[in-house]
Amino acid sequence: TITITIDGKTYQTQEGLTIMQAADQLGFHIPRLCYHPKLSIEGACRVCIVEVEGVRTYVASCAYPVMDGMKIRTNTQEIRRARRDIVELILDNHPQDCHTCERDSNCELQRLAASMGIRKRHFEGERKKYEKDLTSTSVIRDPNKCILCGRCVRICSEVQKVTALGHAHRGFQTVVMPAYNMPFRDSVCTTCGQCINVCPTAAFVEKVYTQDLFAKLNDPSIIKVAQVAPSVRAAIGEAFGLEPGRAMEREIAAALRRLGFDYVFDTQFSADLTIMEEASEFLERFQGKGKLPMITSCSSAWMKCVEQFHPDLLENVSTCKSPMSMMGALVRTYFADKIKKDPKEILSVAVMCCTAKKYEASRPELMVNGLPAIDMVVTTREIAWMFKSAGIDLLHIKGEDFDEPLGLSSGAGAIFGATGGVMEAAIRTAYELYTGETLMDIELESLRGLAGIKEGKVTIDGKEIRVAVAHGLGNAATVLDMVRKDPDRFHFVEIMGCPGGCIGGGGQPYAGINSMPLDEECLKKRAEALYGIDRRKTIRRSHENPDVQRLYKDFLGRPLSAKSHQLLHTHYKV
Ligand code: HC0
Repeated sequence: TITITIDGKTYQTQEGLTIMQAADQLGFHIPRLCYHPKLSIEGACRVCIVEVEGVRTYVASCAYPVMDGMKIRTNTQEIRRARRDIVELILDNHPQDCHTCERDSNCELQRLAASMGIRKRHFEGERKKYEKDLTSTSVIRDPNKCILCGRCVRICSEVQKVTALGHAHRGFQTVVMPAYNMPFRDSVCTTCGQCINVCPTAAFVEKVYTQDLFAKLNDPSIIKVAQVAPSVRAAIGEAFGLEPGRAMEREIAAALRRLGFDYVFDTQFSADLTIMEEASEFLERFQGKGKLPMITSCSSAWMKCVEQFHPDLLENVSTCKSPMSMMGALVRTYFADKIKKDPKEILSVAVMCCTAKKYEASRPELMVNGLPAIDMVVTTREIAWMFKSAGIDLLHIKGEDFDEPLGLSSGAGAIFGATGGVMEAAIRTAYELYTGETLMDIELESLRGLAGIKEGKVTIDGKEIRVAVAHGLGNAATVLDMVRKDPDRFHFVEIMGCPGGCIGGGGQPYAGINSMPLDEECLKKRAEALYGIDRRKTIRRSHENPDVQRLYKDFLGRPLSAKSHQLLHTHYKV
């Protein structure tokens, strides 16, 4: 330990910390903007400046290390004024449209200005005049709102290892853009939306479909069908002011009906179906028919990532469509038949925690009989706005069940939303399909939690199956390198594109006042909400879902049948 003085008082702290880290631990909150605990230090905004005795200039506390005997002042009149000047200068160049901005009331710049007591704009600074990039299916890039904190650039390169964004030009002309300023659509962006999650302002936002959806919901000539992703229920409460971790599945089902949907189905049902197909595919490969390790295919950003960066491993990727697209395929066929409607007369909407699902929905190879499996994807944030706009109080609405025949799910379907959940669900079913016996110890702790890469082993009928789980595309790249180096190391690999899995998706509610985006405690609580749903279910294995069994009996035949292949499996672009 070392001794430092902050604002006249002496404290013990550890060597190796930055001033900001030491101050955080001691209960001093130094204002900050470009800093993010998951990312490298940028030191770009200078909002976190402090005074260190003996150092001629103010230092950025996010980057400056503590030293024994250091005397730090965080809160003098001069420092407060200097920080305020910095924020005022950012505001001088910033659009003045807070009241119509998507980030109004949860913008970090706005919060900072308010906490510093900035109540007036002194200067009309020069404004940036860029076209918004609207080309992506999922993410809108608006450089006019950018304050050059670089968080988007860092998350894209450091956490996702995609590097779709970089700084270009100098001085006032500096702008964050894809390579060659190409349209976002044509860049390597995987549409994961993590830039949206970490942006402190609205320089990145999702492509919003709320008004289109409201219009469609008013059309009496169509049947409106919604499906809800597992992680939406684990996070939507946050958009209504609840602490993270409250599961709200029955409330969402009721709210969607009140919004105007005729049928509300559960993506967890088709997650169970995915497990039937994926576990069967795995066992086929395990018995010599196909490449190992098999890699999961349900995360949309991951699918774009593997196609563009890792085509050498495409044969390892499961041919299963994602649960969202499987559900869409069933809505257009099995369900349309059941209600005796032309599939064209059905509006198929997916409520997802994910911006990349908007991209997935646009993929032509996922169309079903010439129609898109999904007409529209809205994120957790979008559906929360719609509920609020329609006066639907999620906190007080009486919960309702999802609709038959695509609404019943097992606990295995629920845990899909947390990293490791797909693998855990697959093992629960693969074990029984292979041995004919029920796996009793179904909570696979080694696959849970936020370690970047998790490894585990299960023994099925005396044979060891080695599995790995990675979340975030950077960790995915590391696991793939392990596979390239030693193709026999794993038999089965789960990859989810976002940190934490879908619970950390790019469409989830913005961070609350007291937390940072992608805060680990928040992700853990969202995951725990899903594990809680699993524990409360009487059916916890996908193959025990009676409606999935009925679907096979009445319609698909069996897993990997010709019909299953036609509707539930896909191929990839090289
Ligand atoms: Fe996910 Fe999914 S788990 S990708 O994040 O597999 O969005 O929650 O809906 O499709 O089920 C998202 C979440 C899904 C799908 C499922 C998978």
